[in-house]
Amino acid sequence: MKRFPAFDPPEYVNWEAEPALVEAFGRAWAGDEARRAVVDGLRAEQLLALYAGMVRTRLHDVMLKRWVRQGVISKAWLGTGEEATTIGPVHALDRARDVVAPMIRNAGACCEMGMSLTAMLCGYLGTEDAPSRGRDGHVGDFAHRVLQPVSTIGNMPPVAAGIALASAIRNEGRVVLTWIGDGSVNAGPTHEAFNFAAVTRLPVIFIVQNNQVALGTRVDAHRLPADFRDLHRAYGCAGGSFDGNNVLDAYAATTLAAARCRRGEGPVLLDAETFRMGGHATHDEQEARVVLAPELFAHWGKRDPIGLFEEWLKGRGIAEETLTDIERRASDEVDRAAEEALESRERRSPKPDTALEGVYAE
Ligand SMILES: Cc1ncc(C[n+]2csc(CCOP(=O)(O)OP(=O)(O)O)c2C)c(N)n1
Ligand SMILES: [Mg+2]
Repeated sequence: MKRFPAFDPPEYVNWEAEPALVEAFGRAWAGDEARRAVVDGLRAEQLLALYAGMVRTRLHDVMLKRWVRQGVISKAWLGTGEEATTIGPVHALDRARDVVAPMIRNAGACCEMGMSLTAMLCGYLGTEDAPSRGRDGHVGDFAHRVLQPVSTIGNMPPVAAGIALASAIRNEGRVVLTWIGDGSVNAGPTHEAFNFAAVTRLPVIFIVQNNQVALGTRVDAHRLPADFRDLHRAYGCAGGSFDGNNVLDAYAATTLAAARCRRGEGPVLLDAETFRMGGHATHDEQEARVVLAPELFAHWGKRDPIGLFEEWLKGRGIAEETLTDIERRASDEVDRAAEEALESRERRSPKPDTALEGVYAE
């Protein structure tokens, strides 16, 4: 895809595929028959939809970064480099009935569940026509079964487990998917949610999104062992790892997890290693470059989840023009959404005397 020297992490600006990494991308699921069958079963239109979702998410983030530079907003939380961990799993759901509870890092889940980019950007601007009607900068929409992230990290898993419990009691067949940062796993409520979901066999998928860092603390400074591969064993539930920069491995792992949930076999705790290619938010990008070793950025920079997937698609005979066309449409969509959101900010600021409407606790 087109690169943006002013906004992309430097490692992405002149990105070129390393053949060995593209080859490894296509082998991620090789040792797992079930995952292989899922990937082999993907039709071209599904592959391209995954690609479109990743590109749309990256361009959404680029727009937010542009807005920060232009002074439209003061800062933004981005998922650059982590798109595969969001997009693959959402596409693996039954999006007509399942529920997602994204973190701020999973903004791409919103549009993939059917929210418009305009609504997402309006959410950032706090306009009256945003899903939260300007009451919260976190973006989600119940109408599309997307919960808004909560600021107190580690508190979403109990909510996800609660929705899964309701789904089970009502026999709705819904699966709930949520993501938890490597740092947030250490919060008490997350442990309660894992335990409760496991013992009551709830249809919920927890994905530990290990982007190697929590604010400015490296995973090996806040966690022993510094990976989450065996975490599911502590709760006696199913689990497994997928490559967090590989959208197909993410899709396959989550497809199997969702099927398991729907069979009533209880929760699945997946973990994905990926990397935060910037700061915690746009305000501390320089700090991230000090706190995290340059080798880490170099290592993960070569594994751009969009670049690798693009190469894999081309290797499968998808024409470059097809990908360029998808990218152009996503780019137009983001530009149009940004224009509409800015217009909303001009004309539709929330009225102060409505501030308490829809607020249930003070
Ligand atoms: C209960 C609570 N403690 C601390 C914070 C401050 N805080 C916000 S984000 C964050 C780090 C989150 O790291 P991680 O879970 O790894 O997610 P990431 O930002 O890397 O996606 C912290 C400590 C908070 N929001 N809530
Ligand atoms: Mg983290």
